[in-house]
Amino acid sequence: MSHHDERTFVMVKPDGVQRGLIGDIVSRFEQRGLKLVGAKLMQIDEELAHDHYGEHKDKPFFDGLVEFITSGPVFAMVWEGADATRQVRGMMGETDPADSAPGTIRGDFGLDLGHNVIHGSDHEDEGANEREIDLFFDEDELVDYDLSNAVWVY
Ligand code: RTP
Ligand code: MG
Repeated sequence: MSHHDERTFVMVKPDGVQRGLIGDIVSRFEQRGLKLVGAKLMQIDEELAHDHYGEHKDKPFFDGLVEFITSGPVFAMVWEGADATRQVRGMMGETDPADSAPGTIRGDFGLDLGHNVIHGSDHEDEGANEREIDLFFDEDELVDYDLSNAVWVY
């Protein structure tokens, strides 16, 4: 895996799962040309929520954020591709869906800052992608495969 094949952690949050947005969101990353290397539907517990959002532990919105992210299943994914972390963040839009451009995931599907459909590793936080992948996935849940000589692509 070269630096052209950076991996990033992405998840559809409980609101996105409940609203049936997993398929559309996966489809956008596929169509962009990113490669899916891991995915699972899972329930985040309190401990994982605290680890994942630790950077926000002193913020006034932290308790509500933990309550929301543990409130129902999330769809966790690892996507691989050139500059994947930054590209995914661009496709997500801004933190507040109300500030997100149409065409972005939050701009198309969200209105509420606290329930903004999707998480992606922060590209401005060095190593956040690798940390979050390690936090959510075991090594044997990630699949290493090569599309450059794929047989079933026409
Ligand atoms: P995320 O980590 O969930 O992908 O979102 P993000 O990087 O765009 O935003 P971040 O600053 O990391 O904030 C994490 C989540 O906390 C909620 N939030 N609420 N009430 C508030 O002022 C406030 N600020 C942030 C958002 O739901 C955000 O996604
Ligand atoms: Mg963040």
